[in-house]
Amino acid sequence: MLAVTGARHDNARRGRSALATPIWRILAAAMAVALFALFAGSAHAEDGYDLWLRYRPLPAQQAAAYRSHASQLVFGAASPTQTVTRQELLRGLGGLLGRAPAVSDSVTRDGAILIGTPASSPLIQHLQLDTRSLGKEGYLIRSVVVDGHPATAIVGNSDVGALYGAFRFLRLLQTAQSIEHLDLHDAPRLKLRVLDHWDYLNGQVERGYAGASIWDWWKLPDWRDPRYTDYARANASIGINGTVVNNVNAGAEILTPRYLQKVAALADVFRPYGIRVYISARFSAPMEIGGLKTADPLDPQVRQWWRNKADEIYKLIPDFGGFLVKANSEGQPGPQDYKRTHADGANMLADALAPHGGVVMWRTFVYSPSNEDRAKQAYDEFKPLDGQFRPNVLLQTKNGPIDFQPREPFSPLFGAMPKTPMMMELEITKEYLGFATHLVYLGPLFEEVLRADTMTHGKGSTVAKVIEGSLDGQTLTGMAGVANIGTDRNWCGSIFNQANWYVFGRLAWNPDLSSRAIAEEWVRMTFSNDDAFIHPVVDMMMGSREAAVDYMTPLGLHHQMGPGHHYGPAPWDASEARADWRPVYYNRADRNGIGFDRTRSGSDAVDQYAPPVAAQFNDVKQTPENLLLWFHHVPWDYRMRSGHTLWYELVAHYTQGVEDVKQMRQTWARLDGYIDPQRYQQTAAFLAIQEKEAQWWRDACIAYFQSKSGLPLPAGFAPPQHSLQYYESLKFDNVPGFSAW
Ligand code: GCV
Repeated sequence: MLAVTGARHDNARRGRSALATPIWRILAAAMAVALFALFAGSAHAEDGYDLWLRYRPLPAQQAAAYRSHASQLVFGAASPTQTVTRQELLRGLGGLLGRAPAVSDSVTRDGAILIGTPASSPLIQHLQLDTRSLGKEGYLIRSVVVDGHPATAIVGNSDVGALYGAFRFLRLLQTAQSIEHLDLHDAPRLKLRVLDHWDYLNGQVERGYAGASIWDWWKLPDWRDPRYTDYARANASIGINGTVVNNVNAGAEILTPRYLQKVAALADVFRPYGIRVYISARFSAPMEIGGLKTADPLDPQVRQWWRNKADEIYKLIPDFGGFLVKANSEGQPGPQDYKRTHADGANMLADALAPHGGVVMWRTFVYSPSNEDRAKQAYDEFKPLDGQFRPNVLLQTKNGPIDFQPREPFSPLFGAMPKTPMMMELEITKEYLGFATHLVYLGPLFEEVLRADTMTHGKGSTVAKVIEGSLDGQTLTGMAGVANIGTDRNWCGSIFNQANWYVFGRLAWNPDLSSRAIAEEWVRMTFSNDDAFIHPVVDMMMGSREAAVDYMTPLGLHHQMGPGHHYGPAPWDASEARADWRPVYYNRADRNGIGFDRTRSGSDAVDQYAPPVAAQFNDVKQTPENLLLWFHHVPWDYRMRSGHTLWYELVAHYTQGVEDVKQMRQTWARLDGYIDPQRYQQTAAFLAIQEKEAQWWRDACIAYFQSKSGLPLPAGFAPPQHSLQYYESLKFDNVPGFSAW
């Protein structure tokens, strides 16, 4: 075992510990200037572009130990995927170990690495390894002996499986693990692991906070930006195997021959990395670009139009993944325009794709202002359709019943449709969690919903089991994440937002992984293997989501953000055209109390859950306090478990959220010198923005709720910095991610 964990190899860190005398200070300052000049002179120095695939040189001793297990690379038969696997290993090992291993046809020395499949490599076949549990995309990594030489075999049943294995092998080195006596095997638990890009063809990104769309539609298909390859590498490294390239608020144009050529060019770049492309399809496309008078899914001409369109697409993109559809939601067209059901609409598209092996991901994100409770509508519309969808349709459901709020209960649709493949949609972009600048690690949010117990088949019927198909015997499974990727050099608008892309991929691969373990993995790969850096940063990440819940929407509050653009707090807002877009609709704060009554005496949303869960949520005393105001309207003087009143707890939570961010800033301040100045300073600046905005959220919300409760602020809590009128008067234009609407 290599003694590498916790090794302090960061030059800047070593310099820091020596700051005892003035002369050292001078030397350290000179070193810092020299380092800065080095970074400034290098075009791509630590600007975050390399993500978690940084491959910077490891400390000498560590590299030497690894080198003896990476002396040669021996590949199976050539293929496009094998080529990119070779490139990645050469790049990764060359960077980490300071010298790339030789590529060879045979094992001629100790420490060779064999990569491939039993079918592509006679050497691997000869090892007679049991690959049955790996499926199509899994891999194994095993220490073996070949021709008398100790070696490492990285084996899949497909070249893509071997590619995933190669990334895992590199990760072992990046995270300072031993590569001796290896016996690892892993396979994805979900079939479709997909990013949804809410990108428009004009380059704007809906709810995007990382610059423009990375797809340069104008220059495609002729110019294939090298960034597309790096995008594919990053995705493959965490097992993502699909990408929906355009927004669910879709135009029909992407289905025209001109754009299909562009999509095909992207598919060509992604194919070697095991990534399929999908398109968000506009339901009314047969009218808009097909010249038909209707888009009725039961109309024979419409059905033929979609069949022809599918044939056309598959001629260009033989491994095309299929369609994602937002129908009859927020103004999008759909089958209900023709008095048909969601099943009629989805099945028409599924029939067109089925001969080619494509799937339909049909979203359940539907709600209308006429419904008494927005949280209920998806279940009301879809549950009766269970069993009516074609086998190649998945229903894509957001984690909670409303819309990606900082905290929601799980959607009652999970577990409620046993005869239908259910995939989950998560939002990686932080539309409701502070945009680009707030440091909010979403791992705990994702983990919370995956581990939630639907109780539909008794205890242990977790959401994870629903979406991985084990609960109801589904084999078509998947998870989608709304991407946070744009043209910013750091891809995601901030370094820490990269962790949210990373954790999504890792959980889509295995929903049972722990978000803490994933955070640590990411910190090691992205920053440093120094324990003194890792522990505080992982703790900070793990607490960051709860901090955001506290300063934005504690105790089950939800949808309290500014109208339309979703920036900042606006609990008073009633300006939106639709009631169910207004924060006041959700908080229902008045002189008597606060919260949305979803119990049996209210909207009865609780009864959409399995009976034991419904009973729990229906009872104010049994409802977890972090969801109290989601399910109950309670008086301001309601006694919480702490013995304090609700009003006290509300103010305390808002205050705690701000305190937590202050703490995060202090933690980060102590870590100056552990990493490069560029990423350090950007994070420090963003944390300062987060503190300012957390304070704004706290103060604006307390000011508003106090105007309703009429109660004095509990003793010991600072009053809001400004009047309620001041907060209400704030207006914002040109908010990122919103101009597209
Ligand atoms: C793509 C929310 C967002 C919209 C988004 C929609 C959806 O309403 O604010 O920007 O539209 O969800 O998921 O379809």
